Amino acid sequence: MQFILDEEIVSEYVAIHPMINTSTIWIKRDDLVALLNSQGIKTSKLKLTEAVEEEKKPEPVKVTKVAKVAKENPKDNTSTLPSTTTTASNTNLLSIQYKKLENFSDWYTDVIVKSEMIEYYDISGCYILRPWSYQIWEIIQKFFDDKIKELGVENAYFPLFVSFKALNQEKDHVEGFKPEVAWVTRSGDKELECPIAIRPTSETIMYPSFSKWIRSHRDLPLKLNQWTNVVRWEFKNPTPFIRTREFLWQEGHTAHSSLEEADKQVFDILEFYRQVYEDLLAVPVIPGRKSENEKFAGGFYTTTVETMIPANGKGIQCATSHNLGQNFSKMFDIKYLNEKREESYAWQTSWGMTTRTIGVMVMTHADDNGLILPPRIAPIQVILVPIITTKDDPKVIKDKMYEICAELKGAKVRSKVDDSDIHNPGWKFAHWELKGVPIRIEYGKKDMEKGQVTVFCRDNRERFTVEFSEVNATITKLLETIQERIFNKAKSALEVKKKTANDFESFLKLISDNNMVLTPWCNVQKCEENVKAAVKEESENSGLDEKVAGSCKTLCIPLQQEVLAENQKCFFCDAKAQVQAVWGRSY
Ligand code: 87F
Repeated sequence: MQFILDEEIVSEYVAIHPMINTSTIWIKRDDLVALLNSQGIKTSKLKLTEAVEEEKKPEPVKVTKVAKVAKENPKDNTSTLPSTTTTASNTNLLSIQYKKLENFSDWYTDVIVKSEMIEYYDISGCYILRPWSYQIWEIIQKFFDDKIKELGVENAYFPLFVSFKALNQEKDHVEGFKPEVAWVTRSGDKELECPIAIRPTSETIMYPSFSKWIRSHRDLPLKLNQWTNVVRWEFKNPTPFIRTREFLWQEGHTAHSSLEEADKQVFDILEFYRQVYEDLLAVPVIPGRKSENEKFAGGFYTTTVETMIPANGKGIQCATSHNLGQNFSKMFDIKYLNEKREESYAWQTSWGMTTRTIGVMVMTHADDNGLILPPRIAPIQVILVPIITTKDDPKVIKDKMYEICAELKGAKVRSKVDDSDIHNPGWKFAHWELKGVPIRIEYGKKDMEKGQVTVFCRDNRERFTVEFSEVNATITKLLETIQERIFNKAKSALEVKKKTANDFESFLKLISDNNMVLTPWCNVQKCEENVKAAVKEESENSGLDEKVAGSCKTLCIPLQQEVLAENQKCFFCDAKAQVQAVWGRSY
């Protein structure tokens, strides 16, 4: 192990984070060198600022601490926290320890913890959303909230708790979800007379009020949304953002006077979900309908936006919008008098999008250096790092950075100067790269002399200079270019994974090679069950990955259908093909 010390550290003392970055000890530079040497650790000196300019990117400061990946046991309530204990190995706080393509799940945990998005918590399946991820959620909220308000949707808030009676009012559809419902059974040391459930979704909480509020056709449409948390006590392996026992979401519930109006509502919302993913998060999605097997059992039909994580070949449901028909209005007595003064049941829709959005975005774009945030979703779009050496007047350099930052803010670019004196530029570079900030502006003495700044793009790691007078125009344009570039890259990666099969043999091969597979399909519920069973059987016989067998299903029937040949048969059962379906392993 070798220890490299920046020769230009201004102070006589060096700040050290002893295993944990929330506490600091100060030690004289020479004492540190003596201590290291006495332990047989070689030390050397380097002019980091020069190295920055010569090598483009310095070695980040090494800290001997490793955040080990959590292994959780969802059967018990506690989670084994990612260990923050130190190990003897020379691992790095500012670098990702795993490769995305070699060890996806440890890579993912490492990225979201080290980028300060997530902190682990001592209840399995529950995680702390730190400001870096919560700010992303706020941007998603604002984007979607503005859109639904244009459609006349209003926000409201309904209670967290559901009485036993209300939850059972629609027991048919709750039946399958029962094991996931969490109950409060005690207050203090007294058992409650009647346990109350914590909302897993709010149909049974909201619809009794819908029944009271809707009397005449003049009360329709009723369009409500709420931004809340929900609890679903899952037993499958939890994954932060993707599958958690408590999560944040919006749930929209509307009531209409016609099926057509409800249809329009369903597809307007689906289009907003597409926009959240594609336009904001730069994640390409496939809008489609769920098969009978996969739809929400309480409704007429379910629409969805689906994508696939190319790195692990898993399909993932991104958000859903349901047409409930009159099923719930009949259960909850949501009736109105139409223009002819006839009594009629309302037509309803419901739709939901969760903090899973953030996980999908991370899994899609992040790389072995950490997060890559598309500019439209980045809490900080431009980080400005002053490069100050012992020979420079820090004030002159910092003041210019503040000036550029103020101009960028004036152009509505979310910008920040990292002017902390604790860390050197190399540390700051690595830190903000890990957090995925799309653009870094560096500014040191050389830049000052040339009247320029140096710009670095996180996504493709390109580095170039820009004249002072051009900074605002260049950066605003560059942010859009980066947004588009990140989307196009993700889109190509998804296209590579989208394969077609017309028979079961090639289907099986493609699915087990981690692809999603488009097939001509009869669209019969029993056929989907038979496909699953056949995949399972094949996998047992041929040693195919067990995981493939367990979770292979239709992801959706895409809205955009290719024309099927007149005599096209179902890839599995040989009946006439009715649709093209996308299949995959899934979360
Ligand atoms: C878990 C426990 C109890 C999903 C559950 O998709 C009930 C449920 O009803 C449950 N998990 N669901 C389906 C939710 C349907 C629907 N609700 C409004 C949505 C969008 C938002």
